[in-house]
Amino acid sequence: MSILFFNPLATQHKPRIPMSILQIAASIDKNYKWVFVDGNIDKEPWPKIERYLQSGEIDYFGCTVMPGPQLKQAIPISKKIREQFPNVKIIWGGYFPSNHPDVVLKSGYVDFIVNGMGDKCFPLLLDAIDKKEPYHTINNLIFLKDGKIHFTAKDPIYEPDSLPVLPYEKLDSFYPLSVYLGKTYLGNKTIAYHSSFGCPFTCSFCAVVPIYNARWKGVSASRIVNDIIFLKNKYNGTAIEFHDNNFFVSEKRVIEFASSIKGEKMIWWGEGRIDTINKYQDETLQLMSDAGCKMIFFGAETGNNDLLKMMDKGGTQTREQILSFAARLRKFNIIPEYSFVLGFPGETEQTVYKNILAEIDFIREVKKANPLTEIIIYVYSPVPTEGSELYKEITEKGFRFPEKLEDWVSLEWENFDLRKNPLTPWIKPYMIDKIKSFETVLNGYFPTATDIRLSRFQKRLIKLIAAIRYHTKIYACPYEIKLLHKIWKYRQPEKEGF
Ligand code: B12
Ligand code: SF4
Repeated sequence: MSILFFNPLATQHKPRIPMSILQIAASIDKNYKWVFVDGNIDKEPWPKIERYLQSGEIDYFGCTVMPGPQLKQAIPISKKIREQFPNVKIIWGGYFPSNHPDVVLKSGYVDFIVNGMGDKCFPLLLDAIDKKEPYHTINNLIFLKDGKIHFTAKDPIYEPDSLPVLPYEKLDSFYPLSVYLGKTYLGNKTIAYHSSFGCPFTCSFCAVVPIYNARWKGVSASRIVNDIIFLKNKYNGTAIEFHDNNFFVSEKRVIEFASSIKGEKMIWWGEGRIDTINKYQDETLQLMSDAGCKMIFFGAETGNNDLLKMMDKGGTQTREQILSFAARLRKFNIIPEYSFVLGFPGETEQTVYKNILAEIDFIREVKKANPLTEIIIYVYSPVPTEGSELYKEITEKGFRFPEKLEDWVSLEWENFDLRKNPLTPWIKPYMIDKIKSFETVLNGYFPTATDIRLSRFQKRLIKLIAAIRYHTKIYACPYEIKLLHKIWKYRQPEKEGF
């Protein structure tokens, strides 16, 4: 029995080590043959997929799917496989199918969804199908039974160190691993690494919560360091992007990791929480900085303490802390990358707009506290699980997810996924205009340090042009900045990372 894994196109610019596929492939590597097609490298993946399927050796098509652009290949390719190779079982995994199982399974061309971690479920499912045994008792699975959606129980997060090592060398046999180690702001050959699962918090808007239920487990520092040294020695990696939802949950693990990696001269980046890292000792922050930590991504979300409560951010994050923490990190030479979410629902249209304007002013305050802070702006796009409280609340306010899987690939829903235009009824077009114009002026006046293609001259010129608007707060219709961004292909890290 063989599996064809597919990683649909997620980024036009820089393919990253496909961790989702690599990890799920590791789970069956000993017992099943597998091949891999990466839509991020093969710009036209279908002919290659078709050739594999025509060989008659493929029984399963396993596709990883995040919301947004990945759907643009995942949907038509799965549909074509169902039409042309009806015997091939189609299995989707990843955040999109786990959070939107109904619309995926009812499409008629996805047979199974692996719900959350697939490391145990996937091999058990293949064994069951293979041996024609029942699969209804396998945890972490979603499928249709008598036309109705059926969820099996969820496993707790697996002990990460007990999972098999990732088959990097096998991946290298499909695509040279070097193509995945791209040049970024961090270094010439940047390794993507995923060192923990879940997150202990329950932010009401976050897609991680329904999958991991406020649980978190991390790979041990020693295993991370061993893997990184392997990738450094064998493939010349020089920098690391940690793709964990929350890399910094355990200060102890961070200290162990930083102490061991310090001598390796790797530059690294990860995602964390302000209130968590604010509790770290100064010595830990200094150690992180000395060990190569250059920038950390934080969901700052909002400067409004009431909204922070409403988002159920948990922990102790406040407006004041967001400001003082940005200033604190400056002392350690670590750049805070703050993301803000604008456009939360409010009592009236005026409240929604007032909150947006207040947020814009707050972002300016953050820039004053630490001008090096990188700002990422998202428009609130709710991602509640079907059936949850938040889902009920926004549905009552008139919000609807698409009812057909194909509708997810329309431009409007792609923008929704990219958190650029949320289709939420409480946000009016003039509000989106305001947010986008401010964002353009802000990006003009403070060009992101992570765009390594813009020259110093280009950045300076854009800054000069944007300065008048930034200082006078006249943000409307910033066409001149947009034009320069377009000509010089300015890249926003919120869409594709950096
Ligand atoms: C790397 C990454 C990217 C990369 C591309 C990745 C790629 N495939 O090439 C980039 C930077 C381009 C990217 C972009 C986006 N991303 Co992204 N991304 C991630 C990130 C950080 C890591 C993914 C990963 O490698 N995980 C490690 C693996 C091991 O975990 P896993 O994917 O969960 O895999 C396990 C299971 O899910 C399952 N599984 C997964 N796939 C499959 C497939 C099969 C066949 C089976 C059986 C099982 C299975 O088994 C695996 C092992 O247990 C995740 C967050 C995260 N920590 O996972 C966000 C994340 C998936 N992205 C997210 C989003 C929203 C986006 C964007 C749409 C928007 C944005 N602004 O970020 C864009 C646009 C995407 C696009 N262009 O299509 C969200 C999804 C949220 C949601 N609503 O569902 C996440 C969860 C981040 C977050 N916390 O908000 N992303
Ligand atoms: S801290 Fe981040 S990953 Fe954790 S629940 Fe909140 S938004 Fe999600």
